[in-house]
Amino acid sequence: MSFETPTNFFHILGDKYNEAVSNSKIFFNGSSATNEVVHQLLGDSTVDFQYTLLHSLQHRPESGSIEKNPFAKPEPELTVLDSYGPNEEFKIVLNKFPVVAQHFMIVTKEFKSQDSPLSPSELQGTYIILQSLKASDKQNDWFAFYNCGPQSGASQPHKHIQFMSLPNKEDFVPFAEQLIMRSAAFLPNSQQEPLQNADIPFAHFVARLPEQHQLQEGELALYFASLLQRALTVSRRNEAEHISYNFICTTKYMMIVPRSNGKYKNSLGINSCGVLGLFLCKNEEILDLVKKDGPETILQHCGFPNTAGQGSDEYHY
Ligand code: B4P
Repeated sequence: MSFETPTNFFHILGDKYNEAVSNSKIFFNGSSATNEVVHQLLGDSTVDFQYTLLHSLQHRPESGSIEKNPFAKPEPELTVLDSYGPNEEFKIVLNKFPVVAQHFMIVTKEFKSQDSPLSPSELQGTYIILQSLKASDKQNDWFAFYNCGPQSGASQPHKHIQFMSLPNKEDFVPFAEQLIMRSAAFLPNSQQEPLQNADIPFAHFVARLPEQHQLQEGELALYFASLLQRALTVSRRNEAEHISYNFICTTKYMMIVPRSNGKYKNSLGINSCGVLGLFLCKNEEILDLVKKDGPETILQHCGFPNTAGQGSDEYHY
């Protein structure tokens, strides 16, 4: 048994999304949004950040709980695929409160904790969807993300991996993608260290994936484990009370960013989108705060110090 997405998955996604929006089952917050991209000089690097300002924010619950869990029985009107995975263990569900159109998620059918690492099967399901979107969506580049642990920016405790399209690539190139342009594919289980840009003031671990062949479950798990190992070491060395990190995956790379704080100054929540450089500002005051303090300072506060140049040893996590 293996993972399969319907060949017309992207069309099913688009149709379901349009129907849910027209039936008011989705509260799209993007129509009130304005975007601004800045190209910030940090040391010898130019790092892209996008500030999204929302002028109105509708109906979104601040946080869920095991009792009040929207993914226990996802709304049929939001369900893109009722079963996904070799053991039919997942559903594919639209995000009810998107800021970017067609934002969707893989959710586990059974309750699993958002604090648990991604399993080989969850990684493969994610990767196969990214491959399918790459083959059929000629306009957008997509990324998957997983907010894991109490300081990761997650608001729902039921396991879910999200998928969103990136801003226009003429304007915004995530720093992780800039980093892999200068590197060969990463070899997990070798002496090789993951990539980390020393100019960016928080710890981040990036692995370029080989693009010549489709990676299998076991290989994906090795990549994930190599990055997670570094994130766990950083968390332990900084005496973090909980394990929290953001995971980002495209068909070209994986990145893990260990997290110390879910919020900046108690007003700005930072999730995986934030660590990739996409800042969601829910009012003008928050946008002013981001501009005044600087996105790199905010991410430094929410992560741990950069460890570029520090190799791993046998005591690594
Ligand atoms: P989590 O992993 O738990 O949390 P999150 O994405 O960080 O979103 P959060 O809820 O904390 O909201 P935020 O203000 O950061 O994901 C749970 C997801 O489930 C949420 O995305 C939520 O919308 C969704 N959800 C809740 N109830 C649901 C239901 N009944 N059915 C289906 N889905 C449900 O961000 C607000 C929104 O903007 C989120 O969608 C977030 O992912 C997105 N976002 C964050 N940063 C962004 C950026 N820079 N650009 C575009 N979108 C961004």
